[in-house]
Amino acid sequence: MKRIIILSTLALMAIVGKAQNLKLNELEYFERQGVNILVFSNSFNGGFNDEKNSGLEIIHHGVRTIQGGAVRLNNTPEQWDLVPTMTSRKVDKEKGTIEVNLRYNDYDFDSRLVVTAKGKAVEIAVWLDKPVPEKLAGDAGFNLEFLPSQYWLKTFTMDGRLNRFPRYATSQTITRPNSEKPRQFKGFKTYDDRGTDRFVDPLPIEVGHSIVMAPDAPERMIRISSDDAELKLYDGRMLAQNGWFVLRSVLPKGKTGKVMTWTVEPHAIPDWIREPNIGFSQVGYIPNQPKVAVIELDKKDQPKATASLIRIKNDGTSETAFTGNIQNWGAYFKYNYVKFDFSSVTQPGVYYIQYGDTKTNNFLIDTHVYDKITDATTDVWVPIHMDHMYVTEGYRTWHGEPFKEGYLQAPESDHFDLHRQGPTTDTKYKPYELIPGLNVGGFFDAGDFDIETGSNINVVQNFIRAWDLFKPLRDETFVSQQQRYVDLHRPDGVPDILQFIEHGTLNLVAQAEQIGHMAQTLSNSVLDNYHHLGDAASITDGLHYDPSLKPYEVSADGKRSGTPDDMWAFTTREPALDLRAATMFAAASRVLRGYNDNLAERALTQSKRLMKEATELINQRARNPQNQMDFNWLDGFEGRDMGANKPDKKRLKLIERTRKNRETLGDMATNLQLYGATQEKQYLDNFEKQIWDALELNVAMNMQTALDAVPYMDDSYRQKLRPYVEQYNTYIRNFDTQNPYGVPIGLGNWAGVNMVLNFGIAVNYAHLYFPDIVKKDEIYRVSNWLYGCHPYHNYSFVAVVGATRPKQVFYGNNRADFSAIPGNVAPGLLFRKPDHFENFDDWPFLWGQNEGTIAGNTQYIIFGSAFKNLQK
Ligand SMILES: [Ca+2]
Ligand SMILES: [Ca+2]
Ligand SMILES: [Ca+2]
Repeated sequence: MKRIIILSTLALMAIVGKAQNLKLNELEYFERQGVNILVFSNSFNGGFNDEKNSGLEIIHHGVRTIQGGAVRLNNTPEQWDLVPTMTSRKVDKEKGTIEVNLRYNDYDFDSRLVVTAKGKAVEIAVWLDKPVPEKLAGDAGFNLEFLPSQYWLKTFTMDGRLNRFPRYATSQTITRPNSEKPRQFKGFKTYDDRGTDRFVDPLPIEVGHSIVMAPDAPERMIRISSDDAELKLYDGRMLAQNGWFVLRSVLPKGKTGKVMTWTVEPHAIPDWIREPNIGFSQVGYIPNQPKVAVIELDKKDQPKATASLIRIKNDGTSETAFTGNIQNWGAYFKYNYVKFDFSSVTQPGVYYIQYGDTKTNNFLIDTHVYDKITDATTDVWVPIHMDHMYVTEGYRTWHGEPFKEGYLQAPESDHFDLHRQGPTTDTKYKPYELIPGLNVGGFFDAGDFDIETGSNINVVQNFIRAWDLFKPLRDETFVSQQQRYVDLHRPDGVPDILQFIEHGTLNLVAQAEQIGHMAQTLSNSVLDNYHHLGDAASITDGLHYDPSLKPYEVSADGKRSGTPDDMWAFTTREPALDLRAATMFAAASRVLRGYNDNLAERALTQSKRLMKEATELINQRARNPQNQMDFNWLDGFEGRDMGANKPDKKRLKLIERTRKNRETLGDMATNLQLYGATQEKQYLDNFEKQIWDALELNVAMNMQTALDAVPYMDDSYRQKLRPYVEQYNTYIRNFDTQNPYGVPIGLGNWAGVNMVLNFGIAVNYAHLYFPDIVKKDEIYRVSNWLYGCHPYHNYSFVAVVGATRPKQVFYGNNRADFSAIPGNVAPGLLFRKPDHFENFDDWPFLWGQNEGTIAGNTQYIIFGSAFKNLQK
């Protein structure tokens, strides 16, 4: 973290002084106040190809509105169109240039981008050592993409001709033979050509040599011109709802050297300073909790001396309730941070914060502000994600019953969405054979509709945990497994959480029984329906796939079709996953006993069988030195160590002992669950033989498991745990020096809400069991973060009941409507290298910042329930 602070200081030094012209700064991007031009600070990632996060990017007055600058092979690239690999990146500070080499392996095609600061503009040049390959001639071009939600309805001129960016995609297209389509990701196709053998290609909206975009909006205005290439403006939404506006120039045929030059000048508002972002809890505060707003400031902004809390009275007038000093926190990445502590205000009421000219929206201080924080998630989000059911709410049907034709055994496949089927099926089924009985229960993974087994295991475990800890009897949902029907806001006499546990278990038990072990996933077979947006019931045709029929043909009895849309079960056996399932089944059988005895029995049978088989398999594989993959879990001990980087001898010994113990005793969390389910003491002994070594290796990672055991243990266990909880308390408080928000902040391409929630849950329990060590004040770290006290903006990350200003758009399955499914929790702040956090609230399509997952949202239910409980 020290390194980051030093870099930020250097960045600060770089911008002090003349900020008129673009300068290549210490963080290796071009900068003037209001304009950051990044050249492959973030490169395309092979796993999901074009995530609209890479290439040449422009952060314009604080918003990343332009990205995707690269040599591309399509007019409007989709997510699974090929992306170039960056093979080298050179930064020349003296010349003020950044040069990157880009390569398409599939076409043996190399190009070079050279970006040079020229006054207030950059020159972008494309260089070729060899001409564009014949196959790509006319298709390869330089593209730059513009965020639709920031440009639509704004004006533009091309060579002086007036125009306006369309709100919705309504430009024109042609079709071309598939033989002319550049290859897509792993040879998959994003489109269903309905047997025409042709693909759709958008036509440009405008063509010319000089474009001025958004002269009517100074924050977005940009001027781009080229003397040697034609600029063509396209609307990427013609092919895909997540497409951006694309400006491109096709590379000339048969030429080498500098083949194309653009001049790009983003307008900078003179003396622009970013508006302060005042982070606070949009849900509000209870009277006696700490209340600290974190204010994010432009580096050029001068912190004010004070801020005020204003109370809005019942007659509509306002009064100042408190004025307090601003405390400096310091620099964190690109901004400075100050804090405003108004904890002393405890009188219930409606308030807002006034800092200089900036005033926030209002929020409540009251004893009941947290009462409803989980209701939208449990009553709305979760039931809508129930697979294999018809789900309705009032007048609205969320989806019909999906996947009526069931699931086929996946053939060997190197698939999309990180799925894979190995060379053998590890089952009694042949590739493409129907595996009976899998179309029951389970939850949609996230913004897509597959059943990720690992996540569904987490879901059932999360619900069980919520049930064990809080026994929520809330009944707002009608669930009929027999009718395959779910109705929101209609009580049916059964606590919803039991029905959710049952629903998850039904699918997972079916997997164990029918397949013999856990599938990795039940997912789409074809890419052209994987990106489905709309009613889940229409993803497949509901008819069994029959390859003897022609595509789109239906059999005379109406039960089979020639359309290969049936979902696949990916069945490569992973003993580690089976072990996790065994843990979950043990707990599920205990909870379901008395409610659904038959399912409880089936779950227990599978738990014991999988535990035994998986432990044997893991041991077999461990004895084979070639095959260490099942020991990935040990990486955690070494990689996420709080202490020394390289494990010393004592530590290596500890790791070895942990590994051996796990081999002979089984996973410690599984043992704990099995004890809960069976009350057989051997499981508790197995747990206790392992927990202390685990804590010794990594307190942060294993504290939750250690705390989960507290209810089963006597006082001596608590005493022995105390010093580790003290260490954990130090770990919690350390975050105050690492960032201004006091929570773990992830810097990966998934914004990391799971990590924050895990942290929040562990802190809650550490406080519950050890209130003298972990103080109550610590539990508000995560609620503050979730509900609005975070970088970039101050909206609540939870589409939640009670927040004044929740986020408006999420990457749910209704994202094409720029909407959200209530109760969703966004991953949060996406970090873009080298120094930018973002969370779009007008553009839902970036999954890394706006998707909600079934595992994460059920984890939120635990966090929220535990947190509410502590208020009582
Ligand atoms: Ca998925
Ligand atoms: Ca119910
Ligand atoms: Ca079908």
